[in-house]
Amino acid sequence: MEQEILSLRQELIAAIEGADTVAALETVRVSALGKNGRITALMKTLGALTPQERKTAGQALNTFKTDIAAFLDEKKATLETRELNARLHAESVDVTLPIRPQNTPGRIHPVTQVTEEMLTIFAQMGFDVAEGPDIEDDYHNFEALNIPASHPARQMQATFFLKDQPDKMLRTQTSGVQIRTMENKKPPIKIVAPGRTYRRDYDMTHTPMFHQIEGLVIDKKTTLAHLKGTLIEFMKLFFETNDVALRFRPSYFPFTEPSFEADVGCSRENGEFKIKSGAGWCELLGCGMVHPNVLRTCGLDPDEYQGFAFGCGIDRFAMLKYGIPDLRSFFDADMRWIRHYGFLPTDVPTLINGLSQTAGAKR
Ligand code: 2NM
Repeated sequence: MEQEILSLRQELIAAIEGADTVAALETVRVSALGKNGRITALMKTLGALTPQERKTAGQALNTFKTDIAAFLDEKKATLETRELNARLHAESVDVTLPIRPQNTPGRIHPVTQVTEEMLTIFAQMGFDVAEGPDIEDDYHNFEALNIPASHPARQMQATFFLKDQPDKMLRTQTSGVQIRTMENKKPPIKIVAPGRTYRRDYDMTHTPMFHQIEGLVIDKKTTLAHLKGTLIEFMKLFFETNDVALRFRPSYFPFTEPSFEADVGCSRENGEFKIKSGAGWCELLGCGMVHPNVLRTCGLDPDEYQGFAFGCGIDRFAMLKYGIPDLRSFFDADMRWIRHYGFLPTDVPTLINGLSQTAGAKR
């Protein structure tokens, strides 16, 4: 018996060591300790021995059995850990890998993309971004902006007033943001205020909700030359060409004096719209020097401070830059439209890589 145990022990230990999967190890276990296993078979022979022999052999067999069971457990734990690690490795996902854009149906809306483009340029020029509420009161939307009670914007047909709060309205421009900034911060002030704005209007070029960016620069010696230089530099970067012409036409806004509307040089050749000098003109934005009344209302002495402001439609800039014909289509939530005009999430505008380097290229 002793001899049999010794040789079986060597055989089983070799088998345990040789097992390289949990399944193979289980086969070894069954072959040793199972109902028809080798050790079980040896146990069955004990009955044929003398009581004295049985005692010695029984003890040796029990120790043997316990040892083998322990070896099996130890090896099983090792194999399980190894198999788990292998599986974790094989199934690992690198969450830092970039997405595969061709597999993602989602697109960035042109308004979002163009807002990012515009803010990127203004940020580089040293503007801070300021934001404010969509619902304004009469003071911030009209009164502080030197807009008289008789002004058309104050009439029901132009502004969305709140039903049960006649003093509250959806902002018709983002100027309330500039008013608060002037009230709360000492110049120099250099901000842009992007956001949603609302007017009662609906046709090819007007929607009741649209997007604006307004800019405000206030300091002791800020002049019309700074306004023109800022806007020309902005247009070159935004339209990605140095062949930009800007024309400033005298205009009127209650909150600026003097006031201008700026046009950009453009051409329309066989249906294709292009920004360039020496051809036609396209209306772009409104601007001017902030009215002394506005400065005074915000607690700034017009004899000490002056500055310029401008306001432009983000949607309009998107239409011009990316050749989108109908403003109303922007807000139809049509998947075919967004697949055609939308941007890939990887098309992050930067001034180094080019604002629209990949825009519209990959679909
Ligand atoms: C425009 C045109 C011209 C403007 C003025 C101001 C403020 F608050 F400083 F007075 N904010 N924005 C402004 C000036 C807006 O939009 C066409």
